[in-house]
Amino acid sequence: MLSLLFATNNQHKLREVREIMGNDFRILGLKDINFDSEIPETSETLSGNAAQKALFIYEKTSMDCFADDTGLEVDALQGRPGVYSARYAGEGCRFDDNIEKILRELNGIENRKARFCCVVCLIIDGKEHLFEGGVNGVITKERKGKDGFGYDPVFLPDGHHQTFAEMPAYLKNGISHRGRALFKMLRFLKEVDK
Ligand code: ITT
Repeated sequence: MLSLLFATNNQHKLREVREIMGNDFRILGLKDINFDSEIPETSETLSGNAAQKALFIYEKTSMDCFADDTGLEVDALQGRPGVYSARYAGEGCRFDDNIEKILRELNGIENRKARFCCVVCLIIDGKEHLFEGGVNGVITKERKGKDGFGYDPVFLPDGHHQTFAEMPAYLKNGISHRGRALFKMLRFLKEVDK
Protein backbone atom coordinates (compact mmCIF):
# COMPACT_ATOMS: atom_id res chain seq x y z
CA MET A 1 0.00 0.00 0.00
CA LEU A 2 1.34 3.44 -0.93
CA SER A 3 2.02 5.70 2.07
CA LEU A 4 1.73 9.44 1.57
CA LEU A 5 2.52 12.12 4.11
CA PHE A 6 0.01 15.00 4.19
CA ALA A 7 1.84 18.25 5.00
CA THR A 8 -0.73 20.13 7.08
CA ASN A 9 -1.08 21.47 10.60
CA ASN A 10 -4.86 21.52 10.18
CA GLN A 11 -6.36 18.38 11.75
CA HIS A 12 -9.76 19.01 10.10
CA LYS A 13 -8.13 18.87 6.67
CA LEU A 14 -6.32 15.67 7.65
CA ARG A 15 -9.60 13.99 8.63
CA GLU A 16 -11.26 15.02 5.35
CA VAL A 17 -8.29 13.90 3.30
CA ARG A 18 -8.29 10.47 4.96
CA GLU A 19 -12.00 10.08 4.24
CA ILE A 20 -11.61 11.16 0.61
CA MET A 21 -8.54 9.02 -0.11
CA GLY A 22 -10.26 5.88 1.22
CA ASN A 23 -8.55 2.63 2.12
CA ASP A 24 -6.21 2.22 -0.84
CA PHE A 25 -3.63 4.64 0.58
CA ARG A 26 -2.05 5.12 3.98
CA ILE A 27 -2.22 8.84 4.76
CA LEU A 28 0.25 9.90 7.43
CA GLY A 29 -0.11 13.17 9.30
CA LEU A 30 2.80 15.24 10.58
CA LYS A 31 2.05 14.03 14.13
CA ASP A 32 2.60 10.43 12.97
CA ILE A 33 6.22 11.32 12.21
CA ASN A 34 6.60 13.62 15.23
CA PHE A 35 7.10 16.68 13.06
CA ASP A 36 5.85 19.80 14.78
CA SER A 37 7.64 22.79 13.26
CA GLU A 38 5.88 25.59 11.43
CA ILE A 39 5.61 25.12 7.66
CA PRO A 40 6.39 28.31 5.72
CA GLU A 41 3.57 29.69 3.57
CA THR A 42 4.71 32.96 2.00
CA SER A 43 3.58 32.81 -1.61
CA GLU A 44 0.87 35.04 -3.09
CA THR A 45 -0.81 32.19 -4.95
CA LEU A 46 -2.52 29.00 -3.84
CA SER A 47 -0.35 26.88 -6.14
CA GLY A 48 2.79 28.63 -4.86
CA ASN A 49 1.84 27.93 -1.25
CA ALA A 50 0.80 24.32 -1.90
CA ALA A 51 4.15 23.69 -3.61
CA GLN A 52 6.08 25.53 -0.88
CA LYS A 53 4.46 23.43 1.88
CA ALA A 54 4.94 20.12 0.07
CA LEU A 55 8.56 20.89 -0.92
CA PHE A 56 9.45 22.00 2.61
CA ILE A 57 8.24 18.69 4.04
CA TYR A 58 9.80 16.68 1.20
CA GLU A 59 13.18 18.31 1.81
CA LYS A 60 12.94 17.51 5.54
CA THR A 61 11.71 13.91 5.20
CA SER A 62 12.42 12.66 1.64
CA MET A 63 8.98 11.03 1.84
CA ASP A 64 6.30 11.03 -0.88
CA CYS A 65 3.99 13.78 0.34
CA PHE A 66 1.37 16.35 -0.59
CA ALA A 67 -0.01 19.65 0.69
CA ASP A 68 -3.17 21.63 0.02
CA ASP A 69 -3.68 25.37 -0.05
CA THR A 70 -7.23 26.66 -0.01
CA GLY A 71 -8.80 30.07 -0.45
CA LEU A 72 -12.32 31.46 -0.28
CA GLU A 73 -12.91 34.01 -3.06
CA VAL A 74 -15.85 36.36 -2.61
CA ASP A 75 -16.98 38.22 -5.76
CA ALA A 76 -18.21 41.37 -4.01
CA LEU A 77 -14.87 41.57 -2.15
CA GLN A 78 -12.84 41.41 -5.39
CA GLY A 79 -11.78 37.84 -4.63
CA ARG A 80 -10.77 38.40 -1.02
CA PRO A 81 -9.90 36.76 1.34
CA GLY A 82 -8.41 34.38 -1.29
CA VAL A 83 -4.88 33.32 -0.50
CA TYR A 84 -5.13 35.20 2.83
CA SER A 85 -8.13 33.18 4.07
CA ALA A 86 -6.40 31.87 7.21
CA ARG A 87 -5.52 35.26 8.67
CA TYR A 88 -8.15 37.51 7.09
CA ALA A 89 -9.06 39.29 10.34
CA GLY A 90 -5.38 39.75 11.23
CA GLU A 91 -2.43 37.77 12.55
CA GLY A 92 -3.34 35.64 15.57
CA CYS A 93 -7.11 36.16 15.14
CA ARG A 94 -9.63 33.54 16.27
CA PHE A 95 -11.16 31.77 13.32
CA ASP A 96 -14.60 33.13 14.08
CA ASP A 97 -13.20 36.66 13.59
CA ASN A 98 -12.60 35.82 9.91
CA ILE A 99 -16.25 34.85 9.46
CA GLU A 100 -17.38 37.92 11.36
CA LYS A 101 -15.29 40.16 9.08
CA ILE A 102 -16.78 38.66 5.90
CA LEU A 103 -20.35 38.91 7.23
CA ARG A 104 -19.71 42.53 8.19
CA GLU A 105 -18.19 43.40 4.80
CA LEU A 106 -21.13 41.78 2.98
CA ASN A 107 -23.74 43.42 5.18
CA GLY A 108 -26.40 44.90 2.86
CA ILE A 109 -24.75 43.51 -0.29
CA GLU A 110 -27.00 41.38 -2.50
CA ASN A 111 -24.26 39.70 -4.57
CA ARG A 112 -23.01 37.02 -2.18
CA LYS A 113 -21.39 34.75 -4.79
CA ALA A 114 -18.20 33.02 -3.68
CA ARG A 115 -16.08 29.99 -4.38
CA PHE A 116 -13.65 27.77 -2.57
CA CYS A 117 -10.50 27.03 -4.58
CA CYS A 118 -8.02 24.36 -3.60
CA VAL A 119 -4.66 23.44 -5.08
CA VAL A 120 -2.99 20.21 -4.05
CA CYS A 121 0.72 19.71 -4.70
CA LEU A 122 1.90 16.10 -4.72
CA ILE A 123 5.58 15.21 -4.64
CA ILE A 124 6.12 11.63 -5.64
CA ASP A 125 9.47 10.11 -6.59
CA GLY A 126 10.83 13.65 -6.19
CA LYS A 127 8.57 15.13 -8.90
CA GLU A 128 5.93 17.83 -8.36
CA HIS A 129 2.32 17.50 -9.62
CA LEU A 130 -0.50 20.02 -9.13
CA PHE A 131 -4.25 19.30 -8.95
CA GLU A 132 -6.98 21.93 -8.67
CA GLY A 133 -10.55 21.82 -7.46
CA GLY A 134 -13.23 24.45 -6.90
CA VAL A 135 -16.84 24.78 -5.83
CA ASN A 136 -19.20 27.71 -6.37
CA GLY A 137 -21.71 28.92 -3.83
CA VAL A 138 -22.92 31.89 -1.83
CA ILE A 139 -22.08 33.35 1.57
CA THR A 140 -25.10 33.05 3.85
CA LYS A 141 -26.29 35.96 5.99
CA GLU A 142 -25.66 34.04 9.21
CA ARG A 143 -23.75 30.97 10.43
CA LYS A 144 -25.54 27.66 9.98
CA GLY A 145 -24.40 24.24 11.18
CA LYS A 146 -21.83 22.90 13.59
CA ASP A 147 -19.80 20.47 11.48
CA GLY A 148 -16.88 21.09 9.14
CA PHE A 149 -14.41 23.86 9.93
CA GLY A 150 -13.20 27.28 8.86
CA TYR A 151 -15.72 29.14 6.69
CA ASP A 152 -18.04 26.11 6.36
CA PRO A 153 -20.91 27.59 8.49
CA VAL A 154 -21.37 30.48 6.01
CA PHE A 155 -20.76 28.67 2.70
CA LEU A 156 -23.82 27.37 0.85
CA PRO A 157 -22.73 25.41 -2.24
CA ASP A 158 -24.82 25.98 -5.40
CA GLY A 159 -27.63 23.46 -5.83
CA HIS A 160 -27.76 22.56 -2.13
CA HIS A 161 -29.90 23.74 0.78
CA GLN A 162 -27.36 23.02 3.53
CA THR A 163 -24.12 24.85 4.28
CA PHE A 164 -20.93 22.80 4.36
CA ALA A 165 -21.23 22.85 8.17
CA GLU A 166 -24.77 21.40 8.06
CA MET A 167 -24.14 18.55 5.62
CA PRO A 168 -22.67 15.17 6.49
CA ALA A 169 -18.95 14.89 5.78
CA TYR A 170 -19.40 12.47 2.87
CA LEU A 171 -21.63 15.01 1.10
CA LYS A 172 -19.20 17.91 1.59
CA ASN A 173 -16.28 15.73 0.48
CA GLY A 174 -18.18 14.59 -2.61
CA ILE A 175 -18.61 18.13 -3.97
CA SER A 176 -15.98 20.23 -2.22
CA HIS A 177 -12.91 22.02 -3.63
CA ARG A 178 -10.69 19.59 -1.68
CA GLY A 179 -12.69 16.55 -2.80
CA ARG A 180 -12.45 17.62 -6.44
CA ALA A 181 -8.71 18.28 -6.32
CA LEU A 182 -8.09 14.99 -4.51
CA PHE A 183 -10.24 12.97 -6.92
CA LYS A 184 -7.89 14.22 -9.66
CA MET A 185 -4.89 13.19 -7.59
CA LEU A 186 -6.46 9.77 -6.96
CA ARG A 187 -7.00 9.25 -10.70
CA PHE A 188 -3.37 10.22 -11.33
CA LEU A 189 -2.08 7.84 -8.64
CA LYS A 190 -4.18 4.99 -10.00
CA GLU A 191 -2.83 5.68 -13.53
CA VAL A 192 0.83 5.66 -12.45
CA ASP A 193 0.21 2.48 -10.45
CA LYS A 194 -0.94 0.51 -13.55
P1 ITT B 1 -2.21 24.16 6.45
O1 ITT B 1 -1.61 25.30 5.71
O2 ITT B 1 -1.36 23.70 7.61
O3 ITT B 1 -2.64 23.03 5.58
P2 ITT B 1 -4.33 26.06 7.03
O4 ITT B 1 -5.54 25.97 7.96
O5 ITT B 1 -3.40 27.21 7.22
O6 ITT B 1 -3.59 24.66 7.15
P3 ITT B 1 -4.98 26.96 4.31
O7 ITT B 1 -3.97 28.04 4.37
O8 ITT B 1 -5.05 26.10 3.11
O9 ITT B 1 -4.84 25.97 5.57
O10 ITT B 1 -6.46 27.47 4.54
C1 ITT B 1 -6.83 28.80 4.58
C2 ITT B 1 -8.02 28.97 5.48
O11 ITT B 1 -9.19 28.56 4.78
C3 ITT B 1 -7.93 28.16 6.76
O12 ITT B 1 -7.91 29.01 7.86
C4 ITT B 1 -9.16 27.32 6.79
O13 ITT B 1 -9.85 27.40 8.01
C5 ITT B 1 -10.01 27.78 5.61
N1 ITT B 1 -10.40 26.57 4.91
C6 ITT B 1 -9.59 25.70 4.25
N2 ITT B 1 -10.30 24.66 3.78
C7 ITT B 1 -11.58 24.89 4.15
C8 ITT B 1 -12.78 24.16 4.00
O14 ITT B 1 -12.80 22.99 3.38
N3 ITT B 1 -13.89 24.68 4.52
C9 ITT B 1 -13.89 25.87 5.16
N4 ITT B 1 -12.81 26.60 5.38
C10 ITT B 1 -11.65 26.12 4.88
